[in-house]
Amino acid sequence: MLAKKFTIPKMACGNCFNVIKNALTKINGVNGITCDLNSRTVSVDFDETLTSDAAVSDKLSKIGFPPEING
Ligand SMILES: [Cu+2]
Repeated sequence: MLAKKFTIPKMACGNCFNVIKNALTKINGVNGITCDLNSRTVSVDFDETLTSDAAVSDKLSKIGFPPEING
């Protein structure tokens, strides 16, 4: 299991996070998503044998919240 943090500059409130969470939970292999609105970061736990940070990034971009990966 991997945990990656994504900085999402456009994530401004809880509604943004709900949209993000709903989209990411549909990715097979994503197990947990937490957010820190103050730093505009989302931490995603996923099984790296089923998905990848690239797939998460792609999904975020598609729903209008392009991320910056910071490790
Ligand atoms: Cu919002």
